[in-house]
Amino acid sequence: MDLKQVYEGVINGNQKAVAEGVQEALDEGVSPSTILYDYLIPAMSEVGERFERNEFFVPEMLIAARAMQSGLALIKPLLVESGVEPVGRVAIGTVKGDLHDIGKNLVSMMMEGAGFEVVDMGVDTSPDSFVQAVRDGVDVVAMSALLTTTMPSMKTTVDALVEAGLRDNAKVLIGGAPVTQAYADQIGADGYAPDASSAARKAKELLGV
Ligand code: B1M
Repeated sequence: MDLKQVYEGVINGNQKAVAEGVQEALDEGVSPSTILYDYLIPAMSEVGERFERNEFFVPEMLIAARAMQSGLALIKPLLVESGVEPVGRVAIGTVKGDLHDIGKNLVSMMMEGAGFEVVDMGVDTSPDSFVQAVRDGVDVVAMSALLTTTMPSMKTTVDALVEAGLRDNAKVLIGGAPVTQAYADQIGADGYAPDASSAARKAKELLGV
């Protein structure tokens, strides 16, 4: 199997080529993490770079994202362990105003793989929805933002938790391309992680498990 088909397939938005290529690679015994970290994620980075160079526009980004999701859907069940007692409950969502969900979905998968029960709040998640999730008993609020313009919603959410008297009931973990440790410190989040696997590690660390 030539995994270049998967890489090119994401860039060209060829959903069929990506799904078939990923399936074939899995059947041949290629590890899900190799497919993810060596082909799918680099392909999406290339899409971002082409967007920055004005070679790609929003429609191209969108079809590339759909193609990537078709590959992720096949990998997910393999990354996620089943039948394990949850180590904690996480509510994860992309923050209000932000519709990017690929990174958030990856974090969600890695969290599930690390043994968390994950409540996926989807995209465009309001501070109130996160507050409600904490009321419902989650241990970690995990927020993703891909736009500099939506990052402030992370602070609004932390503030809303404080106002609701629930700040000590859950740890707040943040991430996404424009987010930094300094920003996490600035808004009073408990943790920051630069990528999906370290997010799962960090969540465990925050809960002391
Ligand atoms: Co958008 N977009 N986009 N986009 N898009 C970016 C983010 C951008 C950097 C492109 C660019 O200009 N170079 C730019 C943001 C600029 C900025 O604010 N600094 C941008 C823009 C401007 C926009 C629009 C405003 C474009 C427009 O309409 N004019 C618009 C906004 C829509 C909205 O959200 N309201 C928009 C729309 C879209 C699409 C819908 C077309 C599509 C999203 C489809 C989807 O997600 N279903 C899209 C895409 C695909 C991208 C790029 C190309 C790729 C994002 C991605 O999926 N990366 C992106 C450029 C880029 O990133 N180079 C871009 C792959 C993913 C695996 O990485 O999400 O970073 P990432 O997640 C990583 C880490 O960040 C981390 O772990 C993940 C895996 O390791 N992580 C966490 C993420 N969340 C975490 C949470 C954690 C911890 C770690 O803890 C809780």
